[in-house]
Amino acid sequence: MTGPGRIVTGVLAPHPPHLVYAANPPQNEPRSSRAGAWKGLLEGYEKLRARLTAREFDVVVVHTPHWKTTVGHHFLGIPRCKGLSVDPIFPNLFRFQFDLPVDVELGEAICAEAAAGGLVTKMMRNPDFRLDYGTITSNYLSLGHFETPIVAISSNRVYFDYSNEAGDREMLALGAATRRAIEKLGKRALLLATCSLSHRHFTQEPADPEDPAFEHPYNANQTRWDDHILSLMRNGETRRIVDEMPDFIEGCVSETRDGALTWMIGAMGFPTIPAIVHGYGTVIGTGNAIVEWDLS
Ligand code: 2XP
Ligand code: FE2
Repeated sequence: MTGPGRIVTGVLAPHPPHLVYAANPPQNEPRSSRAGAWKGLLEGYEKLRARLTAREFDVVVVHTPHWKTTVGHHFLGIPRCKGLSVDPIFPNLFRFQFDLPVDVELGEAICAEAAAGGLVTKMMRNPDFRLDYGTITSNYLSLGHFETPIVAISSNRVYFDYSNEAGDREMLALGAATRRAIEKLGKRALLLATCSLSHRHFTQEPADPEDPAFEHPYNANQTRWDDHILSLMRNGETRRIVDEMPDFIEGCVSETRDGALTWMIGAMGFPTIPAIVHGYGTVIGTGNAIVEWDLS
């Protein structure tokens, strides 16, 4: 490793299992017909991967909505994660054999920094832990491999148990702790905030999940919120995104309510550079965008 530790890049990296299914990697058991309902998002991830390949990362730090912990923020604390991950909602699309290295040292450092900052934290030491599909999918789609060690952070229930405002405050503190630990340990980090934007979704699936005729936004209200947030990202207005976050969450049941986007904006220190939107599209009606903050 060379140079000082820092966050090299932050990415909003949504995790519809549909996109992994469509890519037909050998680790995933279900096979896709490649009918192409999610072309915009798949192409967006291709553009992202081409750019990330040119950069060096020691670690990928992911905050995921699908590892839910009732009390506190938990961190992967086992050196390797291996097993079968099945999406509980789309088991027809995602039954994935995962095997990837974990940066336990950095996980422990973020855990300690966050605790010192007043948050409740815990290291996860169960050797049989089943990694959630948000972590696997966002990592696979952003890099195309699992060679870079990861830190995975759970989403606790503060937004749901208290309020959106309390949730954002806590995620900003967790983000600041993440940054301090990365800098102290001298790691070059890729951050992944894995979540959809608007998240109202259809409750029925077509016989062919890749039928393009089925795929469209749930309603125009959802799309209006997404367009607005994307324009703030393009204009470097991350502080305003966090200011409006409670309304965004309520306005389109956004998956940002699990905290990933606020965490990443906090960790990056409210960047004012224009973010690059690599792709936007819907999956079962939800709005998903692939967005990069190139801090390199
Ligand atoms: O259900 C979710 O939370 C998912 N992220 C998967 C489905 C579609 C995408 O938003
Ligand atoms: Fe999700």
